[in-house]
Amino acid sequence: MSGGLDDTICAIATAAGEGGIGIVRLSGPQSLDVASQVVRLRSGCPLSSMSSHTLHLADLVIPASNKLSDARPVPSRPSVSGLLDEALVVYMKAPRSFTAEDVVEIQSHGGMLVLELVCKICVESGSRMAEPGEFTKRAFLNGRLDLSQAEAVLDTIKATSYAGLNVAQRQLRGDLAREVDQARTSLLTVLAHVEAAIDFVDEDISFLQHDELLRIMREASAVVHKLEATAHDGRILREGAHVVILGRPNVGKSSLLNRLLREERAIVTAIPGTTRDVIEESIDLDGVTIRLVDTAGVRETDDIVEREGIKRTRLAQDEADLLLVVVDGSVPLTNDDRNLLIAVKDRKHVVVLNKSDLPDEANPDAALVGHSSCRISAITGSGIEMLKSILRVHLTSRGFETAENVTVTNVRHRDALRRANDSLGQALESVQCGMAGELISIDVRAAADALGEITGAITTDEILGRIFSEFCIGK
Ligand SMILES: Nc1nc2c(ncn2[C@@H]2O[C@H](COP(=O)(O)OP(=O)(O)OP(=O)(O)O)[C@@H](O)[C@H]2O)c(=O)[nH]1
Ligand SMILES: [Mg+2]
Repeated sequence: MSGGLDDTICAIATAAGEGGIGIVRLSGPQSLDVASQVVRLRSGCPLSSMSSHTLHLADLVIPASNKLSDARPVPSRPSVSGLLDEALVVYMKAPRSFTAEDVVEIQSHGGMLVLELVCKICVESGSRMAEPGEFTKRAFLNGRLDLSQAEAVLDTIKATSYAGLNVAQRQLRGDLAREVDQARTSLLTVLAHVEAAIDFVDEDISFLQHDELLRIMREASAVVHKLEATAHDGRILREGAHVVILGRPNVGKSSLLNRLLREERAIVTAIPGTTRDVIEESIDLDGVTIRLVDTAGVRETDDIVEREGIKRTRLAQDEADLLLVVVDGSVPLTNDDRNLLIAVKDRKHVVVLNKSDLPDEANPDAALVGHSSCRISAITGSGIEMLKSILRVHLTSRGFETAENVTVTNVRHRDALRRANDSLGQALESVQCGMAGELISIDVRAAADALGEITGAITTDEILGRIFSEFCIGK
């Protein structure tokens, strides 16, 4: 990103399009001066007289000197007074603002023309357009947020489920950073002692005992391991789970999809081979998004369309977090059922014995032994609540409960934790084998640095660039 923290930046902070209100945000040392060019307080007082964190009614005006030459699509220069809109304006004095800098937010009506004109005037008055994520990046560079919190801002904006929002909010409040920081501080203590022992090997100074070093390292290792282990649940809570419904033709896959969606989304008929394509729809299960995929029933067939459908079924199956293998419980299992049960053996799956409203014919079958299963009727709805509970248990290791635990949701964090874990494992082994301090210190430092990458204590322009480029302008 160009420009230092001395620049004053501006951007439209609300989403593009028409809205009830729209906000232009300014951040940096010149925010008040720049805003004064376009804002006239109704009270008649200068902008600099506003107390921090108070809202003021104002007019937005085109300054007399401004030509608005290439503004898009400006009507012929506004007549009479050059009025653009009325607005509410708030000044947030540094450091009590999102960026920890002087911030002015101008809330006008949410038309793009007004907002773009306000930005243009702000740029002509000494600020520059903000780059993607630059407000949040400044919050990080100014020490208002650590890197994991800055990432949680983006997760909060992008959350589409309550569970995703909940984990993002916990991260934004610094829960992850606290645990990671604690482990890192312990490792830095270990490092200081190991390095001192190397430097002062001949002097009579007492350093941390071997056992104490091991204890601290094991404790840090347990925290890192625990956090890393939450990453699988974290991804599901943040992005939702991919659940694929499989089964031979006519067992009731589409009926199950419709029952879970509570709508007649997929065509259901008594003709085997009804579904020819994959159908994907989402449901909200206790705040977690479940992407349900109904597939074409798998069987040998010469029909070209059906064969393509079966190919797509196999692709969907590969990407699933959980497979629901539907069999028709009202008839004995067929070879197609048995082959499918063998094929999913090593995948996370649940067997759904459908058509429980009819007499049970499949259940004593040996092929079902060892599979977790559940009896339902897609037609009457019986057993569906039980199936939902089973989904919760199978999709995450701790159910959908996130309230009490820090959960890692970010791939970058998971990778850093993995590296920290590996390095710590090496370091522990070296200590136990009585290896030289130099060797131990390399691995302990690597682990501490990997943890530092999560919070941004250790960072590079490349990491920052990658993170903040995912943001939109105005964030
Ligand atoms: N009695 C009863 N019939 C059911 C039940 N579920 C589905 N059926 C019937 O089974 C037939 C097939 O249902 P579908 O949902 O189309 O089955 P499918 O597995 O999607 O079939 P394909 O798309 O051909 O692979 C239809 O006649 C449904 O009404 C159930 O729980 N009980
Ligand atoms: Mg179907």
